[in-house]
Amino acid sequence: MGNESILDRMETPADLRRLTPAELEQLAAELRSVILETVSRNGGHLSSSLGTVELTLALHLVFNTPKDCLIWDVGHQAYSHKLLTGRRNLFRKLRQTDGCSGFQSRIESPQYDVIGGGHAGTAISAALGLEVAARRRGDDARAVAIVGDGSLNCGISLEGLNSVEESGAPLVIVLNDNRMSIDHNVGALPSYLNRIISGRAYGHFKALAKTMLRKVPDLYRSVQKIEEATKSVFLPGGLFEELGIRYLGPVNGHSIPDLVRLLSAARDSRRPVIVHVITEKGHGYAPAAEAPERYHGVPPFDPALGLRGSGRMTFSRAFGETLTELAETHSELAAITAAMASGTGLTGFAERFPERFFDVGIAEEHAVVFASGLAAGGMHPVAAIYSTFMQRAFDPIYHDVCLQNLPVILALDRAGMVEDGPTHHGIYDLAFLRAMPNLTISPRRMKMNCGRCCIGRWR
Ligand SMILES: Cc1ncc(C[n+]2csc(CCOP(=O)(O)OP(=O)(O)O)c2C)c(N)n1
Repeated sequence: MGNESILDRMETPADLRRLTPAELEQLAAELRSVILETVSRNGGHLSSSLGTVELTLALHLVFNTPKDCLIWDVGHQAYSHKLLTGRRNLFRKLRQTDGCSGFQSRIESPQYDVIGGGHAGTAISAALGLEVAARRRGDDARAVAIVGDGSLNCGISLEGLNSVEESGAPLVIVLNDNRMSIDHNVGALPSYLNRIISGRAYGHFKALAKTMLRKVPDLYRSVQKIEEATKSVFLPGGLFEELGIRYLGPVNGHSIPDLVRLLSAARDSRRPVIVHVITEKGHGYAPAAEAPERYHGVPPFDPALGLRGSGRMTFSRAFGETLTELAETHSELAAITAAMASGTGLTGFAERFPERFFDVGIAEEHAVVFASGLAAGGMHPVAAIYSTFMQRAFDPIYHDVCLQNLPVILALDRAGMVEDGPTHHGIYDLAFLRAMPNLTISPRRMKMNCGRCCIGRWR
């Protein structure tokens, strides 16, 4: 075998199933090196894709792709999936004309990317739809949703989870938990997941206690009854169990044998299952593992030197600095972001005014309705959201801000054409916002004292 590239020999994921454990490890290293080399040349999403290499291999080993479908939430972590599904040549031109999209794409691979992505929170609902349709066709094809801990917070993900049990479909959800969104994760759900992970010590203690109690059968039976009754409190994943979804994990997301074992159990389960996989964002490239938020989406850079700060003044930076300055004199001014604090230039504001800064996670609808509540309560909220993601909040802008005629400022970043392609272009905002009543649209200019609903839009 020597130094021959295994990746070059891969034609379809079926080839994977003939590899030895050592060859799979070598393939994981090769995938990481191709991803790093390509992204550092073309720009793209780096740390998320480096973290999912072993998970991707294990998924293609356990599931019968392409008959079984893998639906990656957002799709920015699916570079290994692309490389293993016949797109090696396209991948060389990642995010370039005639090259690979940065996300899953139906146009690019109707077989392996059955539903495309780009906006967060869609995988669970899409995979559930595929599962239900397959059962209806009388087909045993499976659909697997792979969702990050950040995207699990999305309204759509939670709506999807709410429907799983009732659908009767044995959906497999893989929760790829790297404890990060783009920035650090926020909210109650990530804290819950962290408690599960750190609760492993409790598991060891429980096993020891059980061994000792077995020596006193009556006492053991009583403890079992109590445990059964309180299982949602003590057992890891009790929240999911309560929703009718069997919880498996947590499992080391960089161990292929462990992943294969747990994913096989999930595949064979008759009930819906969530497999809690712990990965490290940026795994295998030290600068990205140490600063995963900086390496989430990157411009071209030299991997030997790592990313260098450009020091360039951008609209986002100017916006963040101006807002922070205004907040010094406007004590009721508040800033809201939907998981894009650094992208919208708000990290300085968050440090200076933590009590007036709200990162609500990937929840654009909630961000806008929350802003309307703050405004009705006498505050001056500014919700800074990328143009493309503001599409999620079409109705809250209409129903909760404009119809109420509340003084909310919506600051739209990345308007116009952007490098991430059609899922991310900010080209519809003027079209849908011009239809809103009571709304002032001011391209590139913010009127802090206008006392009305107001949109600032810039790129
Ligand atoms: C609706 C929407 N809002 C914001 C984004 C921007 N965005 C892309 S990836 C990401 C973080 C996703 O976190 P997670 O699901 O945990 O995946 P990870 O990158 O950590 O693997 C965000 C906020 C998006 N894609 N879609």
